[in-house]
Amino acid sequence: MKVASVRFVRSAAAITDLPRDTIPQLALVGRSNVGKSRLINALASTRVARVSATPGKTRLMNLYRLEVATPARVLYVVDLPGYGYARGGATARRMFDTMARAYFPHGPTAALLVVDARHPGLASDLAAWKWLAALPCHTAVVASKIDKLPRAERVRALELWQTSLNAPVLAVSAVTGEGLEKLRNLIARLASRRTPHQDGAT
Ligand SMILES: Nc1nc2c(ncn2[C@@H]2O[C@H](COP(=O)(O)OP(=O)(O)O)[C@@H](O)[C@H]2O)c(=O)[nH]1
Ligand SMILES: [Mg+2]
Repeated sequence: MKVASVRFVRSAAAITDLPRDTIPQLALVGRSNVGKSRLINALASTRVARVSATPGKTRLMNLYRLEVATPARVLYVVDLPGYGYARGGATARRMFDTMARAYFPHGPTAALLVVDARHPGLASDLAAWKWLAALPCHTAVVASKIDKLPRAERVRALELWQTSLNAPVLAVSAVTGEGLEKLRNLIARLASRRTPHQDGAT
């Protein structure tokens, strides 16, 4: 799959600020500082998202429009506020609760849980995954910052992640580009599947 462009559309403070058109929406879910914004920039091959050195900065949902060249396709990427960061964690969690919980039941076509490859099995990530998996949208897991793990530790960390989430986990690095082509393909697949909402399933 070839990403033609990623464009920042706008920040949204409320669920009602998100588009209600027929373009599929992919929600990015993860702890603050896990690398969601940088991942969006890496997918875009240019800087469209603000990457923060200070965790927990994003209090808004950021909406991006992603155009795929082949196969021709358009989707929104919704970067949600992060959850569960230790410092300011209560605020982050409240943001996640009010926004994400209101959004998910009728919102996204698919959700991508982004976890830090270096910290397998974090309780907040397991809780988020359990919650996501029960929702009527397609889900997948990405382990970010794989470049920060020495090669010898990568296999074990990914195995631990896969065991604790009981799901396949795709390792990526926004820095080295590792796994990004697979991620683009994964996103295209998620975006092209009909949503359970559309199917009328629960
Ligand atoms: N080494 C490395 N650092 C990363 C990677 N992705 C993000 N970071 C760094 O992690 C920090 C948080 O990234 P950011 O994208 O703002 O996280 P967000 O809060 O999930 O949006 C920044 O300092 C990034 O440069 C990665 O793949 N590898
Ligand atoms: Mg961010």
